[in-house]
Amino acid sequence: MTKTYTVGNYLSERLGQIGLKHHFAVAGDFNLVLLDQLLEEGSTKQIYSCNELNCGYTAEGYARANGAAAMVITFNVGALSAINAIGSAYAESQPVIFISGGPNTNDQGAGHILHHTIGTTDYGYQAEMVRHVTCATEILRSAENAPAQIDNAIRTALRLRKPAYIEVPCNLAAAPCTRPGPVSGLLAETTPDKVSLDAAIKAACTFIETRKNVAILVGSRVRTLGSLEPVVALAERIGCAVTVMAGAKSFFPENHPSFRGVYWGEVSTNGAQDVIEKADGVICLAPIFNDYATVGWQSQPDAKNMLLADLNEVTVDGQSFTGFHLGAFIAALSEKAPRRTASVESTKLLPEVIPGSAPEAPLTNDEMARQINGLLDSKTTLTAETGDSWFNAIRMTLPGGARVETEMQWGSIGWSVPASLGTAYAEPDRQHVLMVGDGSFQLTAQEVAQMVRYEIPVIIFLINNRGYVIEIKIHDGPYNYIKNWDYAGLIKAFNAEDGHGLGLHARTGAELADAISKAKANKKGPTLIECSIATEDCTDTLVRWGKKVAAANGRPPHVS
Ligand code: TPU
Ligand code: MG
Repeated sequence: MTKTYTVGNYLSERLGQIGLKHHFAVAGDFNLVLLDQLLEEGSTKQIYSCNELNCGYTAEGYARANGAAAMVITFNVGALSAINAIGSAYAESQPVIFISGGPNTNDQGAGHILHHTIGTTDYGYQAEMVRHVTCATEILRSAENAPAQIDNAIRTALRLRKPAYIEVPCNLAAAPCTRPGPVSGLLAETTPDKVSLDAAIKAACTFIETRKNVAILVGSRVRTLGSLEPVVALAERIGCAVTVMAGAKSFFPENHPSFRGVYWGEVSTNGAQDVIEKADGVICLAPIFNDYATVGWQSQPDAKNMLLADLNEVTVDGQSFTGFHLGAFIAALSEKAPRRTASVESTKLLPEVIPGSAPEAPLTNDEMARQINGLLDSKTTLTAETGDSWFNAIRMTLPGGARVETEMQWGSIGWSVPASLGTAYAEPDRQHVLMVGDGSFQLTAQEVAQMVRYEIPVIIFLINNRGYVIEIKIHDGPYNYIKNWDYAGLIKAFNAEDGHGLGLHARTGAELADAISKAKANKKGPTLIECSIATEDCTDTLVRWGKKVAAANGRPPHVS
């Protein structure tokens, strides 16, 4: 007798069809049968996380590297922990399929009080909470409707590059279901509206033609294009200078002759501030101009000089155009745009040099950043956590092909440990390097145990500066100082009887160099290098930026 095909099998097959090789999970009694169905169908490998927050961040990191991701957790106690990570996926535009086990359909509306819930009997509230951080929210109600609902959630997530929610009642996971048809209906982009796209291209060409000094500013949502090639093609067509925003570090090859650094107002690198602020035409590709990116609302290209190409809307010279995606706009503009090379010809890429110190001297922030920069090659993904790690990553010089992942819109400390694990699952052939501060690490430290369990060789630079230095620079107080841990010593605990993680200390440049060579050789697990530096020792860009952000936070309320 052939086995019944189930709702869980359908979901599983769809996840495989959209290109996932893994899904991330934490077990709970509302999702156990679903987990069985996913294992049985087997299109994607089931990977476990220590908790649901970490599970969400792992999925978010995986989506960055793979284009999409899926996670499966249990009702309420699991899902509510995961919402922070789903907020991250929304803010950072990552299509994470957020799958929660749900109550038995017979308990919905029956007045039954269920465990793991807040003790009321209307079980729609989880989906209501999640609705704000997802682009589609589906509670499966019957096996008959399940395929359409699953497909709607996945299709919407992929099109909008946002997370989507699927709640699978525990008694539907193994219910008989039809099989999926071709996946093309879920993957196909909407056809661009030609009239609107043509008009946008005409307006964009006029914008470029009528400006003397044109530059491109690449924003972080360009990541959703999945490739740097379209932006490179556009830059080469126009022949102008290209700068990237801080959240878009690495989204334009730094060894390209048009590259002019990271534009971040007064804390820009390589002379990028001049390039952008002297331009009379800035083509902004999917930027996010938030308070951090604008250095406390100080630095942003002048609106009259801006062509704003967002994911689903282009605004230029007072007119806005919709009905096509950024990818279609860039592709079309790359065929029509006029040449404007002044910004390349009149500027140079100013080198960023990170000074080193003597090998036996106490380790400094500069020496640490210099050595980490030296470790990066064309197959490295560097994940940099909120904190001074942002500023250290931003000032590094990247070889072509190296990638940097930051979470500058959501900025939730603790994100980077599970997220770097996610990127490592997705791209095992790359070198995965993580920079994380001591304060951030304390939120999600236990996920290093999964790197040990699954033998994932992430090289972790744990910057032990005894506190929340980024917060110290924004606004100091006793709340910015934390309990010290033996971070390198944690690895022994995580290894337990069978792990291959390595925990090392670096208190001098020589110790760091030695630790890095040991880390490169350790392919059977993570290597955590605890870098001890003084609390006062940080990048000067963090200090300058912190002052401006503090001033923006401290603006008095308007009196009307
Ligand atoms: O290098 P450093 O010392 O700046 O980094 P570390 O040690 O990781 O400290 C980060 C400090 C920090 C906090 C406490 N950065 N942002 N915050 C505020 C914050 C609190 N809770 C969450 C979930 N996210 C935050 N960003
Ligand atoms: Mg710190």
